Amino acid sequence: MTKKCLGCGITLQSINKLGLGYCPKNISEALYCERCFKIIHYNKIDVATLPKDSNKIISIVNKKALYTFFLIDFLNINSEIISKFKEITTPKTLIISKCDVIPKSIKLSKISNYLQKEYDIADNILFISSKKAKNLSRIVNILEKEKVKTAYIMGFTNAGKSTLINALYEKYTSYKSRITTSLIPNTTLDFINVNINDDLTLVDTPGFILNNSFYQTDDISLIKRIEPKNYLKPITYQCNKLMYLNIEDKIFLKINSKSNSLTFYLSNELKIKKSFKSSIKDFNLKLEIDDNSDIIIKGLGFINVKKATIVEIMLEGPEIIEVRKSIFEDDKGK
Ligand SMILES: Nc1nc2c(ncn2[C@@H]2O[C@H](COP(=O)(O)OP(=O)(O)OP(=O)(O)O)[C@@H](O)[C@H]2O)c(=O)[nH]1
Ligand SMILES: [Mg+2]
Repeated sequence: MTKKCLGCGITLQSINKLGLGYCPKNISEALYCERCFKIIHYNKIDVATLPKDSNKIISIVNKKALYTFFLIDFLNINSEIISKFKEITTPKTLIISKCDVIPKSIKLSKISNYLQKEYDIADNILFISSKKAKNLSRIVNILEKEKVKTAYIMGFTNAGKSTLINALYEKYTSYKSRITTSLIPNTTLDFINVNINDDLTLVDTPGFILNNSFYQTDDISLIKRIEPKNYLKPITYQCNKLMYLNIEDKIFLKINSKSNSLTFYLSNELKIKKSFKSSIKDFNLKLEIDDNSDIIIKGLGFINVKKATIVEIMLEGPEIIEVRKSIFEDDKGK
């Protein structure tokens, strides 16, 4: 009989040392695979694996689930993620996770209204923070109201799915949480059933990977810095003449605009440099930006541009850029 790792859901095996699910111990006694063991005990993280096919996950969930919670973290709202959410055909709630990092000046109700209007979302929208235990019981209340006993937790990698299940498990059972969580992409490798109480099972699922996002790097120190640790402090750059902004020596922006401003909603640990000269001559993306728009950098966050202008960008994989009407509409979130 096969046995699964409690931490990531993968089937345990003791034959292939380099393969997923490897466990050096006698499998009948083991609870975790070697990879989870290293993450849990040594905080040692390898950028591990190929993601499970998102279409397969969605088709399993659509076939099996009676209710789905789909997590998106605030910095990662974009059309690619929303279109995956829309592929879920079961009753569902969109959860904006990690709301503890959303700057306090931003009204959550405005973001809900925006999502409903701009992304045409008719489903429930709920803001939660597993870290600050905000709105966790609302999840259980929704399921009680819907009279549903099993719900699937879905979303892109690092949205906080496993952390949420662990937080609910600890809240309702008083036992210590068990699923492995980390900021490395694809921590959860397969479906994991967790009984929250006699009447409720939550199913963790492997996260999807964004096409070409920053997460597909094996630079661990960069991955660590992508994740805001606290309330995000937006950083504004005033632009009165030709200006260049450089994010982590990976994304270069050129803006030639007067009395404009660009506000960065990115982890404050990312390195951003401003200059008035640049050795970069060829920019591979030219964006015509309308008044009060957001330039989304998938996997990282977004930049609010106040006035209509042209922004040129140089980066590897220009598909990670998307432009939208500002998520703060006309009031800049205040
Ligand atoms: N600030 C904050 N960070 C969170 C919260 N929930 C999760 N995180 C962090 O987000 C990172 C990813 O969390 P996971 O729970 O492993 O994410 P996941 O969605 O299960 O990811 P995969 O298993 O890769 O699909 C970890 O570093 C968590 O500490 C939250 O409510 N607030
Ligand atoms: Mg997980």
